[in-house]
Amino acid sequence: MIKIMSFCAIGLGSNLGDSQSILTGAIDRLRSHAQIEVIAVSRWYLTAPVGPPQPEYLNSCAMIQTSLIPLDLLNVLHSIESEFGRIRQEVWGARTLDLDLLLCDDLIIDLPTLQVPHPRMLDRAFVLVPLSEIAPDIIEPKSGRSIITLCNKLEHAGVNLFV
Ligand code: GSY
Repeated sequence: MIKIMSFCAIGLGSNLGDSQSILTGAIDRLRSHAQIEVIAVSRWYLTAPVGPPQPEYLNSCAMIQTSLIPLDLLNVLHSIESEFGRIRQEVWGARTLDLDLLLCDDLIIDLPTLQVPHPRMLDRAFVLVPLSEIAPDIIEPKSGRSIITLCNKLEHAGVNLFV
C-alpha cells in the first residue's frame, strides 16, 4: 500500500502543572507514535497569556511528517492532551496541555471540528516566533506568505526564550 505523507505543524502550550515535563512528555508521545515522525522541535518560549488573566505559558512548535489524515491526527493530539490531564472547560482558560494542529501541507480545511490553517495563528506571536525558528520558509496557504514574513509583521513583546 502506498502511504501518502503530510508535513504538519503543531503548536504546543502549557500553563498549568509542571509545564516543562508536560511539553517534553507530549513530544515523546508524538515521537513514539508509529505513524508520526517528529522532524523538528523549536526551543521553548515563556509567553504572556492571550485571553483572560492566567499564568504565563510555555510554548513551542513541532514539525512532523505523518501518514495520518488530518482528522485522525487531531484525534491523536486530543488523546495526548487528555493523557496529560487536559479537561476542556473554559475555552480560553488555563490548561495543562494544548496541542494545536496549525498547518497540514498546503491544505485548507474548514470543518466544524477542524480548521486548518489554525484560524488565529497569524495573530499569535507565541505561535509564529517558535514556528519561524524551525520552518521559516513554509507558506501559510490562506495568506500565501511565508511564516517568517508573517512573524516579522507581529509585535514580539511578551514572547521570551525560556532558559
Ligand atoms: O491557544 C493555545 C492556548 N493559549 C495560549 C498559549 O498557548 N500561549 C499564550 N501565550 N496565550 C494563550 N492563550 C491561550 S487560549
